Amino acid sequence: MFSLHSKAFLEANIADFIIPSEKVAHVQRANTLEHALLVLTKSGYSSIPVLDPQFRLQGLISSSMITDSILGLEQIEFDQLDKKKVEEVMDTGFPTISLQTQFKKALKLLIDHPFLCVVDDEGLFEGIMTRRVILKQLNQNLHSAE
Ligand code: 2BA
Repeated sequence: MFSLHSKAFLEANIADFIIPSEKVAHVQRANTLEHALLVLTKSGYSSIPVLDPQFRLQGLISSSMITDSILGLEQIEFDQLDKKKVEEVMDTGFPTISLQTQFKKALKLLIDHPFLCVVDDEGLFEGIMTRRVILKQLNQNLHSAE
């Protein structure tokens, strides 16, 4: 067991741990499911943010949400991919954080969510905080404490 009592770690600034918006794969809410599936497949990520044209965060979309939405009674209805829009399928019930969120709170949310979207007061998308970045930092802290 190890202890996580490093004040510097628990009170760290969210800004130091975010992947900035320009490096985050995303889709627009009006995109077709076909486009979203292409972006998900090409980026290799299982879930990515959905934005509006003003770069405000709208939701999250994953490959499984897309597959689920085109499942017919007996077969997968592939022709629905270019008919349905991302906004009809995306998840909107997920927590977000801001640059002012306490690091401790973000750490707790990352237990249940592989990444957290960071937004400003007006809902503008600023980037994501991922489990990988936090685990990497934690790993560094453990080694420097040794
Ligand atoms: P997943 O796509 O399920 O990825 C789980 C983990 O697999 C990632 O953890 C990362 O360590 C690795 N991984 C997957 N695809 C990768 C790729 N194309 N390049 C490098 N590593 C890859 P985290 O880095 O902690 O990311 C957690 C979740 O955050 C990802 O879950 C994905 O949904 C999202 N994510 C991370 N970086 C992203 C980005 N640049 N754009 C969009 N979404 C991102």
